[in-house]
Amino acid sequence: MFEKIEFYFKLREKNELNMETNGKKNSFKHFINHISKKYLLINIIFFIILLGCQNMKRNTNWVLIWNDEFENDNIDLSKWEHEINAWGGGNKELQYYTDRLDNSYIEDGCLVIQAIKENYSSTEGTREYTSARLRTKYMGDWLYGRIEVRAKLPYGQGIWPAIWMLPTDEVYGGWAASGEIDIMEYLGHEANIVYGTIHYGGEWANNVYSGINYLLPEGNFSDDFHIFAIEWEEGEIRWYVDGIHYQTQTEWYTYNEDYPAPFDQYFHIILNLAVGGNWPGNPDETTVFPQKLFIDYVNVYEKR
Ligand SMILES: [Ca+2]
Repeated sequence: MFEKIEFYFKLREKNELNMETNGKKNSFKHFINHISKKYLLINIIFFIILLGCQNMKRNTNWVLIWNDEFENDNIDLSKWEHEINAWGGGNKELQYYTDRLDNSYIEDGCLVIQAIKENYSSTEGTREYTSARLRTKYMGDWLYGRIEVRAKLPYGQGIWPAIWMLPTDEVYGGWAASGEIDIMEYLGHEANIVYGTIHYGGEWANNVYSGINYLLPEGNFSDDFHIFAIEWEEGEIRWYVDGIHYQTQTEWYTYNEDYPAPFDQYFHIILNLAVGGNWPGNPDETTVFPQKLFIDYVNVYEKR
């Protein structure tokens, strides 16, 4: 903006010089003065608007109310619960989720969820892969807020990590009548794409979903850490990657209750690394094991 002002003053000086040579100095000088003042005024108005926008930005105050930096030696079980099962998440996933240190642990300030190719047997049978799924249910449940997770993703065919939320008390019925918010999903064979999605409508198979994907401009999500976030307010959910707002959802519904249900109830956070399943397909000979999902932190903010 200041460059613009400088430019018009330079233009004025130059034209003044020119006018001295053709004898029409006074009338032209008056004209240029008029133009310069006009542009100066426009620039001042722009500057005021810009200041106004900055102030509006500052007024949106997200206050940190819950977080885990994963700086201790062990997973904080006052914040996280392991879900132990082999049922495949309803998606024909292949893993046995365990609470063993092989599958989830803290290392260098990160929660690591590790998918291993191994035959593993327990009460629900035998599976060829193990991994972990952790949730904050009844320990960290929120209605609205900004959920922000910094993570480095695994890669390869059949690798399916997710950072997502489920309703704590399914008050509108079973999945997906009470909703699901996927902050980040990703298929390891497309390592530069993440998906943000909501599921809602009726109970299965009357459920529906909506969402879009985000393409990383350069490199893969398995190369380095990235920040995945949603901002969830009444009647609106926004998705962000590295601070870039790539999607807003405002339209959804559930049976038996008016909008903005089902996204007007408490939800908890889930972090997991699935192996195989309907969406990604199963691992093949190209898939390298073990695979690791690194979570540097999980932050929850409240708008004040
Ligand atoms: Ca950390």
